[in-house]
This record gives sequence, structure tokens and C-alpha cells, in this order.
Amino acid sequence: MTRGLRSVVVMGVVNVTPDSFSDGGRWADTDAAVAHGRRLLADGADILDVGGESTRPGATRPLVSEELDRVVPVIEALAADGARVSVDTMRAEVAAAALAAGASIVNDVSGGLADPAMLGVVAGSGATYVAMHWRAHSDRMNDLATYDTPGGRDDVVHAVCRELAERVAAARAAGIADDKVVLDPGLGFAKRGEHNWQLLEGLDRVAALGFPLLVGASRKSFLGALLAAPDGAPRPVSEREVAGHALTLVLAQRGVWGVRVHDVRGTRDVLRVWERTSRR
Ligand code: PMM
Repeated sequence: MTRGLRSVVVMGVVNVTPDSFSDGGRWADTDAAVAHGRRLLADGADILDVGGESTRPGATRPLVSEELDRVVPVIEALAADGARVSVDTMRAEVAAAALAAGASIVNDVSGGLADPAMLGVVAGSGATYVAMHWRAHSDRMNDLATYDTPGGRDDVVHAVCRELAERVAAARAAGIADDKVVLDPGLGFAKRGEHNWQLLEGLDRVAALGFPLLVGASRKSFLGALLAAPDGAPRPVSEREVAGHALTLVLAQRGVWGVRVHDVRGTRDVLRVWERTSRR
């Protein structure tokens, strides 16, 4: 990855869910979610990522109708404000409704694996497609957090690259243009703590697939574990922000395309310092 002068896209999270691990319930109704999205825009978000399904470990899936009711009115309102909106969904039906409501990006944490109709919907729309590394829904993902290769090495970077390349091939076969694809290593999804750090270390190998990278580390458990108290208690979700910002700086230096974050204002501050000190 090149250390560029180009900045990093800031994707602000708008979870319209009662149960997301990081901010569950806080923006669960339409008005609160729209107000939150507007605040993130004022704070400097480039993209608002609106989601109606929690993907925290063990979460149960909402009905399609519930997911639609959560995200569509929020997307309509924020897109009408002129915001660039992405929809965080694994469902083709929700993606189609979100695109009709004004979203221009589909952020599919399953990379097309959860719904066989997803890639076709995205291809037909011309939307940007974020394909994340994923192995199974939240109730099963921790069982699949093993990355032994035939040689016996636990090489999560190798496996994530291989599996993302398969998703790229499927996206191409469905008719999604390469310049519409963004890849995401999927921190915390079927990954144990150490896997996330190995992926961050090996991010150049993921970038070598040739696509822009989006990384979502904000408030995740591996940061809570890194910052654990002497008795082993993980740092609470609400106190992981500084570590997330440090990671944003590292990711900017590594040349990622974008970061998916909850605290847009703090992320912008970090990037302003980085941009100001990276000028030549
Ligand atoms: N993480 C979550 C949800 N959606 N989308 C992408 N592309 N990458 C991620 O890492 C990601 C995601 C889970 O985090 P949240 O519950 O804080 O939204």
C-alpha cells in the first residue's frame, strides 16, 4: 500500500437496532437515527452506514419486514438531506429497497454469501459494493474462527485473502464492475482476538488483491481485550475510543480507503493531523 496524500473516507455508523453491541438501542427509532446521522454528517462523515440488523455474536436476526421498517425511512430522510448513504445489510430485498430510497452503497458483511440474490441486485443498480470477509451468521461465527491451513499454520491472512478473492469472482460473475468493489477483512467476524491483530499486521497482503479496503475496528472486542484491566476484565465498549483512533492513524498510514467508525468527530481530528503532517 502506498502512503498517499489522499485522505481516508470516514463512514459513520447509524445502527437502527435495539441490540448492536456498540450502541444498541440508542438510535432505534427513526427520528433518533436520523438526528444521529445528521450529527455524524456535521461531524464530517463522508458516508452514513445505516443498518437494521445487529451482527454482534449470538444476535438473532430480525424479520425482513422489521429490517425494512428500520432502515428505509432513515435512508430516505438522510439521502434527502444530500448525504451519501450506504445500507448495512445481508439481504437483497433490503438492499433493493434501500437503493430505491436513495442509498448508493451496499455494505454486505456477508460478501454475498448470506443471500444468493444480493450480487444480482447490486449489479443491476450500479451501486458500490462493500464485500466483507464472513463465514456464518452471528449465532455460529465463533465456531468457525479457525484458520488452519493444510500446512498446519494458523494463517488467517492467507484464508481471508483466498475467501475474499472468491467473493470478488462471484461479484464479477454477477456483473458487478471491479471499480465498484471495496473489500473489508471483517474484523471480529469469525475471528478470535489474535486473528484481528494478525489481519491488521498483514493488511498489505489483503490490499494486494487490488481493491480499496474498508476497515471496521471501532469499539470492537479485540480492542477491549487489549485494554483489559489487570484482573482480565475487558475495557467497556464506551471506553475504547482512543484505541480506535490510534488504529485509524495506523490504517491511514497503511493506505486504507476508508474506516467505519462510531465517533466521526474524533476520527476527523485524527485524520486532520495525519493529513497536515503528511503533506510534502
Ligand atoms: N462491523 C459491524 C457491522 N458492519 N460492516 C463492515 N463493512 N465492516 C465491519 O467491520 C462491520 C460492518 C459490527 O459493528 P457495529 O455493531 O458496531 O455496527
